[in-house]
Amino acid sequence: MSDNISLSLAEMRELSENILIDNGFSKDHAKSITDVMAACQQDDCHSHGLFRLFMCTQSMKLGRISGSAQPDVIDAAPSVVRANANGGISLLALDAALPLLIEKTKKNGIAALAINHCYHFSALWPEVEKLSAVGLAGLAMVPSHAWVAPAGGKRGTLGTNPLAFSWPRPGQHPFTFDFATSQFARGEIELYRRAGKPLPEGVAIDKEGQPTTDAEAAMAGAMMTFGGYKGSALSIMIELLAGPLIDDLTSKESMEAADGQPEAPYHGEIIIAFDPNLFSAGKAVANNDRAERLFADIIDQGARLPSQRRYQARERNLARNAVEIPRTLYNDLLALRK
Ligand code: NDP
Ligand code: PYC
Repeated sequence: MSDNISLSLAEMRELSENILIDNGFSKDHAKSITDVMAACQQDDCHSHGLFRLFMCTQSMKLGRISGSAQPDVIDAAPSVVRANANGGISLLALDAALPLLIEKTKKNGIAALAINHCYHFSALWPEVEKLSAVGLAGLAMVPSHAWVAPAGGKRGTLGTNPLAFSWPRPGQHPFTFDFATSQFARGEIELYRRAGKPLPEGVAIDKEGQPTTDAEAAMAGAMMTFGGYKGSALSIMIELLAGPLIDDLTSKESMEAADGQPEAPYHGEIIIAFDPNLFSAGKAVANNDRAERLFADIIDQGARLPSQRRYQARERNLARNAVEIPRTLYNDLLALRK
């Protein structure tokens, strides 16, 4: 018997929505969550695909997340939108606030969306690609839980704090990157633990502050930032912009609020959008050609653009109208049905 199982794209969506609804999420929440999880699974982003259903359902069991909260969208200033998720998952709030963010960006050239009081479990690239899909460039940042030691430190203070960016490229996939500012995302370490595989060197330290390749010890100890002090500084910036700036929690405060419970991190998120038409003094087309020359120069030397692996996975999975997931994952997911 193969170690993997194939699910059609429709079966994947149905499985995700059914699990979420069975576990107390409203249809609206289940749709917004499934849109992003299915997009990740379809692009072979395994750490934030169907696997994240465990985090969602576990959080629901702990009783603090609201599976039926309706977000409030607030027109806070000419270039500022706020969305209060009211204790629900971030994604429904994002879907509700996105039209106003786009409208303000197209009017003013730049606008930001602060999502507050949300539980957050997801990858950020689907969010910034919603902006590049309508011709805008976008940045998104979010804290998480204080699992990551600052460069030179020995205990978790920072989150895995992802940073995502997308740049529209008419007629082709956007230029997008999306990565944790830790060496590995927490989800990736969890996948190593599930698979019983050792981590590469330099990813984590144990509770005593000693380097470890054991995923369990890494989860009990602290993870390392990527790029030493540079990744550490970026991570601190994300704490500030997606925390105190928008009147929401840092990773440390979010972890304290969770009080040891293994729930999805609860905090805020910031998304900043730019309209190239309004920044480039009527030269957006010429400037786009210059951006393309930059990409061509990178590709010509044999380097790859970020997201290329993802776009290739998407093409493959769309062509066969299916995704492959480990059979063990599938069986564990089925056990979440009620
Ligand atoms: P990866 O290290 O897997 O990938 C990071 C980015 O780098 C991707 O855009 C990837 O493109 C690109 N990339 C990888 N290899 C190369 C290469 N050789 N050349 C050029 N580009 C490359 O990401 P992480 O494990 O750090 O993060 C995974 C996900 O976890 C992200 O989507 C992130 O949003 C999510 N996350 C969410 C958190 C949350 O709190 N909500 C916290 C932390 C992470 P490609 O995909 O094509 O390989
Ligand atoms: O993979 O680091 C992670 C993560 C944290 C919250 C959601 N994903």
